[in-house]
Amino acid sequence: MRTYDHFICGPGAKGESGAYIERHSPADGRLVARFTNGTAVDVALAVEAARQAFDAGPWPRMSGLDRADVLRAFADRVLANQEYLADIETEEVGKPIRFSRKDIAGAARLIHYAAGLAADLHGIVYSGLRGGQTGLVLREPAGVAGLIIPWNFPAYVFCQKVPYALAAGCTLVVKPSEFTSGTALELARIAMEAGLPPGVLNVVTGFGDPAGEALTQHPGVDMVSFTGSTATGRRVLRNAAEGIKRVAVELGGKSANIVFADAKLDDAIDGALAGVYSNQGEVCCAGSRLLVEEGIADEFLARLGAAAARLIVGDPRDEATDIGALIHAGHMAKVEGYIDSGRQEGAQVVLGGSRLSGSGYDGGYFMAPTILDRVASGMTVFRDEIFGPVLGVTRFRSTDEAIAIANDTRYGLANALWTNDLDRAMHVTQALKSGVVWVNTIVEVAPQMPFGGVRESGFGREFGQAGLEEFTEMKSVFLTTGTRERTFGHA
Ligand code: TXE
Repeated sequence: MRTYDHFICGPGAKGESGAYIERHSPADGRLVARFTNGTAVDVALAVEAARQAFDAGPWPRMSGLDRADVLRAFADRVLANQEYLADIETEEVGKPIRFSRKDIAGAARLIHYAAGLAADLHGIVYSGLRGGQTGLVLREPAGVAGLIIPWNFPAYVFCQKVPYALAAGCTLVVKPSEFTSGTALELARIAMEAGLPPGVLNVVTGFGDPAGEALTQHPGVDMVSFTGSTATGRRVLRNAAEGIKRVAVELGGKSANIVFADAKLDDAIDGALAGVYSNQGEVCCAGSRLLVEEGIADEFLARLGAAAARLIVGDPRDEATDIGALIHAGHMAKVEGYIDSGRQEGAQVVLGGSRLSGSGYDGGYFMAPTILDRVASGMTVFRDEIFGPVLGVTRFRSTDEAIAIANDTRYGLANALWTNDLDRAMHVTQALKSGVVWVNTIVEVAPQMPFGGVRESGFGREFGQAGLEEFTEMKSVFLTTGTRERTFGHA
């Protein structure tokens, strides 16, 4: 069992309340960690540290190349600690160990990529403005950024934001999820050991209210970047509006995964599994709505069902496990409630449909991989983000119908499609309303590729050049040399 205090200019910063939040493993109920139950006072101390580091510290003033050196050392140390970090992630989140290892390796790659961006931070120059002026568009760090992290990919989402913000020269206060704060605190320690100056990266643990609230309301915070639910995102946006803060929100999703009859079906079946059962389905861009062309639907579903039934659900520490435990009891009840609503509204449960019980399952929150067939657009399971291993299937007859069904959602994070017809692939890609489209693949990200949503999936982009620019402000400089062109001519 690990006990953590806040990380404010370093580890071991005691919270004002003296109280801790206990985290029990969602797989077997063991007490695995205790995190400080942070208050608004704790958040204020962290913001003060980040403010000081921004206003007077070396980090924002260092050359991009020097920042890149620190980030590279940080990435290398993350990789060297892969096993240690992956174990924590698996214990706190309940995700299978081999996927936790992948997350940590992926997180290290994001930091490495951001190091390159730090070295390359640049603006634009316009020559020949009025009277031979030079126009400089500088990219400057946005200031103190408040980052709020969810529980489904604690280390990875941390690295979708933190290294990009650091590359830009920002200083940070991070509020991880109250369920899974361990890796954020460990990563902050590792970053400091790699040479990050004190106060640049601070982590305050605690509940959304009061700790997250205090962070989004604090006048010393210049911008907020949030990943989480649409409901909490709305609250974050209201607070940001009150303080006129810059804000980026990556919220939920209800991605369509469209399979056309001409697709490579083996690939599409594996993709459908990866789309909705990876990370127990607790993925914002999960392909939770399978849209399959009528002509192949029965065969496709039979093969998909057989493959899904072979997935191994169980102890996340076991190397063979494909699907681990859901995050907590309340979430389990929510997922079960959605499956019940699907049944009541007329969907057919063709696989799974219930919580697993018996030896190896009774101490945790394990859900059988589930497939609901004959899901119609009016049903709750079609409309709401379930965030569990539950696939809803809807059949379509034409490309236009597939596009209409896919876009019939308030979300717009990502969609996938499977076809061998390049014309159709491009036509559907252009018609889909989402920030990301996967063609003949699914649930994929890359450090270079911007990721984020439209509609109620939020706005702002992470990863890539855009992910760096989120954390910068532009300053337009009109550089005038020689004799300035007269306005009145009386001088
Ligand atoms: O999310 P919250 P929850 C979706 C998914 C899930 C549902 C609820 O459907 O079932 O959201 O999950 C912090 N001010 N996603 O309740 O509340 C909170 O402490 C500031 C999708 O866990 O959004 C945590 O650090 N912060 C998603 C973070 O917000 C507040 C990932 C996310 O928690 C706050 C997670 C407040 N008032 C859930 N209240 C995705 N996009 O990947 C809470 N928080």
